[in-house]
Amino acid sequence: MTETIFAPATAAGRAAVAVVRLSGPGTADAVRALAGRLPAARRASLRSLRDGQGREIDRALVLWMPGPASYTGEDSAEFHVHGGPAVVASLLAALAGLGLRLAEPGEFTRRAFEHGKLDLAQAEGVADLIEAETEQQRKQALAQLEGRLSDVQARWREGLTEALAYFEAAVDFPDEELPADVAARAAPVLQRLAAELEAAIADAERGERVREGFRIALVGAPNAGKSTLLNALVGREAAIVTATPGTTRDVIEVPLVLAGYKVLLADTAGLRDTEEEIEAEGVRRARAWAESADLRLWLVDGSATELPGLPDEVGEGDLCLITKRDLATGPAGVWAAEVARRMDIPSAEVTAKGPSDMAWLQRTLGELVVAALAGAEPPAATRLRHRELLEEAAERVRRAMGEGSELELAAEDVRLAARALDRITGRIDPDHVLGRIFATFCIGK
Ligand SMILES: Nc1nc2c(ncn2[C@@H]2O[C@H](COP(=O)(O)OP(=O)(O)O)[C@@H](O)[C@H]2O)c(=O)[nH]1
Ligand SMILES: [Mg+2]
Repeated sequence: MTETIFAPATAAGRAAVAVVRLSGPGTADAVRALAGRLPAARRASLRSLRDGQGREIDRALVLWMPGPASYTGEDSAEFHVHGGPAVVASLLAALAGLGLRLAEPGEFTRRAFEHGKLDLAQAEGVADLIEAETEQQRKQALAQLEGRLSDVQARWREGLTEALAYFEAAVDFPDEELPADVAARAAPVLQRLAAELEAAIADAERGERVREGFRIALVGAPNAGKSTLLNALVGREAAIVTATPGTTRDVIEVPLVLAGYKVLLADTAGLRDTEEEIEAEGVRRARAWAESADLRLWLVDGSATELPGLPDEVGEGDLCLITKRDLATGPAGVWAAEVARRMDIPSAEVTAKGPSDMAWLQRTLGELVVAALAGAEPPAATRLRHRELLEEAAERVRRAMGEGSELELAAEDVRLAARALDRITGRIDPDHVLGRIFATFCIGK
């Protein structure tokens, strides 16, 4: 039998109000035990809550939401109590005393999924909405919760069903009076599907970046001014600045918000050959981070007399910043401007000591992020999980198109494409896969 679960739905700590929620068949009995008779459905009622010994816990708003018209689809309830830690602890103890169980992370949403209230992609939207820190993350998560991915998935799924019907008809009734070209009718359907899947895969990267953060790496020789620039941009001392080259050894990732997008700005070890073991590892990590970043800012100390060399990672679409503009320009500054011109990447002279330079840089970076991530509508796919399944489906569709007269093989490929798409909405995923996904949710959701 289904257990009845409970959990705080609000964060731990002191707050005006804390919400504790319940779900499962024992909800009505639990509400009666704590709050007296059951309140009218979906109406807030002020009640005195009492534990098993009749001692008062708190005065609370009680919401009774009978299934199936509830978030989980089961009988459920909420207690809105005063948000003190002792109040919440006392209420949780009373619920445990009634034989109810504390919910696992994501268990309420998992139950909603199991009762068909939302599919797996929408459930991921719920988790993303809770995690959203920026405006664009919020919009994308809400679109996913409202079924943006689920809707296109359903349309592709229909296309596959149609193509499969043509193949199966041709296989099952070869000698009947079927039009000769029935299998050929699948071709345009599959072609359209392949194109749409490809487009969604190309767009998935954008969704992942919005969700996880657009990655900008600061690269350049030791002493170029990377750590100083990072601190000036984020407005706090996130990285250590010294006049000693080789101070920064690990990659320091600092989150910031630019134009409503989450951005990860990384300060890295200065790129140079070194015998020192720890610094060498830092340089290796710096290179790896820079290579996989979405944008690199190549910093060159413009006042230096020695030329620093051009990092391999820097290329098209990146930006060259000639630093320490407040000092006299040296040979390195002249050289860097020329290298940038020849590589056809923009360069600018800046100083971390000038607030207007930093404001300009913030604006410029914001524009680059918008150019990379903004689109007419939010991307459908937003996670690696989605992209991998779309790639599998696209591959199967391409194979089906290439099978020629081998109709059974083509039909099987279409079935496998459909299975990959079904996994996006979690329709056929086994228990342990679902368990892994819901385990990343927070408690009480
Ligand atoms: N005058 C001046 N000095 C700077 C500027 N940016 C950094 N520096 C100095 O250059 C040295 C190296 O800076 P740091 O940020 O540690 O360089 P990193 O090794 O690239 O991280 C420090 O002494 C900084 O104070 C700048 O815009 N103007
Ligand atoms: Mg540094």
